[in-house]
Amino acid sequence: MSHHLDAIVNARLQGKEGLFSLEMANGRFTQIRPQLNPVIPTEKQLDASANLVCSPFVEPHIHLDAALTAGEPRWNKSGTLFEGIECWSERKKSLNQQDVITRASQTLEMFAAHGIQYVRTHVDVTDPKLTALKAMLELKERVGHLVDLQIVAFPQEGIISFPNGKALMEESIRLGADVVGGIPHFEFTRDTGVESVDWLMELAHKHDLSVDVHCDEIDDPESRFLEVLAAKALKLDYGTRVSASHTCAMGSYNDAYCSRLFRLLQKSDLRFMCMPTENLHLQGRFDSYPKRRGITRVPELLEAGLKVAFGQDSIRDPWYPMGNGNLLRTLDTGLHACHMLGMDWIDSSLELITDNGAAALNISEYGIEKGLPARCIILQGETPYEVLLGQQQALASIRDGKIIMQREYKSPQSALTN
Ligand code: 17E
Ligand code: FE2
Repeated sequence: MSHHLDAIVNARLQGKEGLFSLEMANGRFTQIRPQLNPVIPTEKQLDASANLVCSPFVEPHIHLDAALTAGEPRWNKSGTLFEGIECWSERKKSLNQQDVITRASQTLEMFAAHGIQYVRTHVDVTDPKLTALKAMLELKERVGHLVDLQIVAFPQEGIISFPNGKALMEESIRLGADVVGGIPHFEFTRDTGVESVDWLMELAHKHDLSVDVHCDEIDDPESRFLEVLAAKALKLDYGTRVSASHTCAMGSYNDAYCSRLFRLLQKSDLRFMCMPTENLHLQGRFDSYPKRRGITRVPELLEAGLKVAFGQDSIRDPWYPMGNGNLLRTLDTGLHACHMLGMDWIDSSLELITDNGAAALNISEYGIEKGLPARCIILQGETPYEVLLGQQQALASIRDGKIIMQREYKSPQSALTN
């Protein structure tokens, strides 16, 4: 079969009855047409076999530079964020560009198998040589036909608290980083945390770049850098370009404070990224029982009209020993942890790994609509509920009208009857 498609036929679409054919030409959707009956595909058509077709998954938050280094040079025994940062600081000393490219490529292959076509990766720039950043910039060019990769200049050990932190951030932007990062809860003091947020926001604004801050990734209810970030975004009228990642402390804030905070969040229109598997593992580590979950207020943010995306954060790195690229696993865990297994939440849950990620990453042409780039994936299942129950790898991934990944469909039923 040619890799250029004319159409995907016998597709189910979320929230719609019946079957559809998705016609495409020159890399774009040209028509989304309801079918009266199932059809036999022609040579240039791909058969979705009544499975759900949706936009490619978006991995909004991952650390590709550290992926697949778990246990090197030692394992994180306490399971805390802070020991993870120490282990990584030791591993960082032996980085070279090939090492980074090899591990990041292996991770992107796992992502491709699960239908991810958009990735935002944080890359640690608290390294005087900027080895990982240079490697990732090179890889970005090489994989552009398979995945849109955004690179965050991420100051893992701080902007103010790390030697030459500001200069390293500026140099990273000069080299080509797409997004400005930060980590205010890791700066030495509350004041330097605030100073770092103010500084990085000005830097991003000046260069017309988006912002993605590791914000309050700690169970300390007094870690309140989110309000600082949101207030600055509001002042610069920049909220739609700003993502607050983790915001774990919000899971420990009191309700009175949150009620005040949410007013500001809505006004500033920030984007949120929650990493449920990662933070269930890293947070609550200083608690006895009852133990906190360390997860931000996902349903409340969504009900307030704010965009929240789920991300994996780690694939077997100093912070988290698990991970396989399957965002459906992350979604499943997040829905459990956030009390979101009501059927209305399940029905709309794919938004957390598709549309909301696309909004956070400011992806301009995203969705299954006439005129947009012909990018989509075929999932295993007819509805979001079935897809989530199975958590299978995607059946196919289509990018600009071309098949970039396809596998054979093995129905669970045939496995039972054979
Ligand atoms: N770095 C950090 O500050 N927090 C994390 N969760 C990871 C890296 C994975
Ligand atoms: Fe992270």
